[in-house]
Amino acid sequence: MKKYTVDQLRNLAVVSHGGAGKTTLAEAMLYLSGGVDRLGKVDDGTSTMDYDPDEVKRKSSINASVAPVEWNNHKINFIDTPGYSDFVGDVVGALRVADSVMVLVDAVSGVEVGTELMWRRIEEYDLPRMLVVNRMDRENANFFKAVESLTEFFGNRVAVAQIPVGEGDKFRGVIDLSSMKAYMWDDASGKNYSEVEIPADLLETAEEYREKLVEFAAESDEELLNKYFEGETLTQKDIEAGLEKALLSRSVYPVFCASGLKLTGIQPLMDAIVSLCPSPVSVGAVKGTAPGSEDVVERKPEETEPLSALVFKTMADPYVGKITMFRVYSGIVKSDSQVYNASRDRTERFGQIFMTKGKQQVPVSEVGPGDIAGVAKLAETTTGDTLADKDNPMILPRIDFPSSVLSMAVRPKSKGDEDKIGQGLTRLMEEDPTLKFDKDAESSELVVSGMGEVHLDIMADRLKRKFGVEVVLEEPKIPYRETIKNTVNVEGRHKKQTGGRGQFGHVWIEMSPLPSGTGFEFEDKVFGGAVPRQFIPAVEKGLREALPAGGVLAGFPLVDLKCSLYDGSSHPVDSSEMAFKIAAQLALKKGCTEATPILLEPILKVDVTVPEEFMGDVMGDFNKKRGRILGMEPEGRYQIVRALVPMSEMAKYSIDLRAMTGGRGMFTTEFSHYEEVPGSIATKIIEEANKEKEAQ
Ligand SMILES: Nc1nc2c(ncn2[C@@H]2O[C@H](COP(=O)(O)OP(=O)(O)OP(=O)(O)O)[C@@H](O)[C@H]2O)c(=O)[nH]1
Ligand SMILES: [Mg+2]
Repeated sequence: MKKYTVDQLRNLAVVSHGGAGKTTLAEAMLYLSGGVDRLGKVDDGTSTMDYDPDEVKRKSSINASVAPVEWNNHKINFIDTPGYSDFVGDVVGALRVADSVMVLVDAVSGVEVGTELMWRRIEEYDLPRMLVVNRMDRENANFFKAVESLTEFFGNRVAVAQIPVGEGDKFRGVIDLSSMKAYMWDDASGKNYSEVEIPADLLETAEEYREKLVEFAAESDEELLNKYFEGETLTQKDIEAGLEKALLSRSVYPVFCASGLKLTGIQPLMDAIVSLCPSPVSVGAVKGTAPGSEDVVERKPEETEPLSALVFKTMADPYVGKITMFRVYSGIVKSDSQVYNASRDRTERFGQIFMTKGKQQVPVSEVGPGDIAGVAKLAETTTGDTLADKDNPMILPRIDFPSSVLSMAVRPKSKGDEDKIGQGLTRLMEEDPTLKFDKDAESSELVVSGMGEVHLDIMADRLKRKFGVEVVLEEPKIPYRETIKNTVNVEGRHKKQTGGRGQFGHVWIEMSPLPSGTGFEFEDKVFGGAVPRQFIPAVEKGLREALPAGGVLAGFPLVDLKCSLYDGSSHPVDSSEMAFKIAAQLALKKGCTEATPILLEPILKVDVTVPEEFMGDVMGDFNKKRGRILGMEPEGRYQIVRALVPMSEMAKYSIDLRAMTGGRGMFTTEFSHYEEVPGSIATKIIEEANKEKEAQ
């Protein structure tokens, strides 16, 4: 691969609602720019970009992958991302390292749920953006209707930059409004196209939209604006220069049109990316911090600056090992060298560095500022880490991955595979920061959390394919607790006479409830040595050891209670630590029974963001789920509903919310506190828990 200067690079993340044709467009660009000899297709599994077996099987992208498109002496790093919302982690990684973003919408559907969700992520990164109405060849394709929906959702910065010649099966070309030329394709190869005059019937429309586009271009630059007001005609160069500025300042979102599948409109689209999207030079210096401090460090996108690079994606392969993808912001990384990971304060051995084209690895000797590359088999580096110059280290902001929305317990199909699951999941987590797993200390279940059902299903597929272990996914157990409601005084007496030396321990304990979240407290209130000093620690120990399974209702952990030891008696020979431990535990059990034991359940704090029209449904649903609405708050076109809801009601919320809002909602949860379970529900939970215990 040719070496490009920094200003010749374009890092473009491509996002859309699932299936709008991102991968097909990447294939078209690779093919038409000469990057591949054969056109890859998603539908027949020959895609260069969707090469992962899970992607081939689903005919849809799961991973972000980079296609280097070499065009007009520039290199576009086309970062193809998955559209399905369960794989949003890779979108976030791609947006983090991109300098601009291209949003695709389907020419029939216009803006869809996924487009809206992606847009919100793009806004978080505030990236310059261009829009493409794709799949223009489809029956009922309607460019201007799609533009209308783009304007409705994304406002009046949306400006038409091209208009199509024909729609549906008559889609033959595009009119470029800065050059006022039409480009027409007349053979299926997509390679040959001709520049012609604008067809007469489209001239008026073209002029009308050009006027608006020129205004956007002019407004970005004082000189242009003067020229424009003095009535001078802006040249194509003027307009492109103006639009480039307007794009960078986020004051315009130009709209293009294409058909990736029919290879129509692709070359002008690549031209537009090169001429309008910012290079790393236009984006300028990045900011980070010096390790271990808050001091801001800046790095310009230049080779002579100290190295700074961010790892945005890790792929784990059981055979090849780990592949680390990174974007360089400043300085140079060389193959076969030592590279410092500033986030971990570790030096890594870099072997051969390569650029990727789907699964194909193109070796390079070095990679410079602004470019994206990969390296295999790093020992400790993970996604989000900063690679830097050891003598001038800096740490770039990490990638803010969304928190998980669905948790499931994983169980092996065949007994004895527990260890394999743990190892497999650890590897899968390395490549997927939105996947978490934990062994629940209480239930000893392995609980995995992710971005949705499909995400976790694919995790299960991968465990099988990559690590040879078959698993079953189930709803995880809810970590209930037990406590008491009243204060009681109880006696615990342990006496045993078996031949030789006997056992004797005897205590009086006052048990009282503590405020929620306090845990356990022990107090020694013994006067006059009724319980000899040396046995008091044993009493406390006995109580503490009994707490984890100490509840009398269903054996859930006991919390929020205080035990005050205030009396008892001992035997000069038979008393022992063990005897007092047992006596204390007897008292605890008795006390729990007498002090009105209750069941506690975890309550989550839930924040749901939905378009306004779904607010009523979301709140009604929370009422059914025994939730308490804390408040509402508008956020742009959305409303945030905050509520407290029992965890047991939220197990499948990602699915419920998707059904309620057609996928247009997002939510986060966070543990809040424990609360008493209402009577009839508690009875049921206790019955089930006891049944399960008996079965074991
Ligand atoms: N008619 C038509 N179909 C297209 C076009 N582009 C893609 N498709 C089809 O639409 C489907 C999805 O295309 P992909 O390229 O996989 O779309 P994607 O945006 O990468 O999808 P995800 O990765 O799942 O988000 C496939 O069946 C493609 O053949 C197009 O320009 N016209
Ligand atoms: Mg795709």
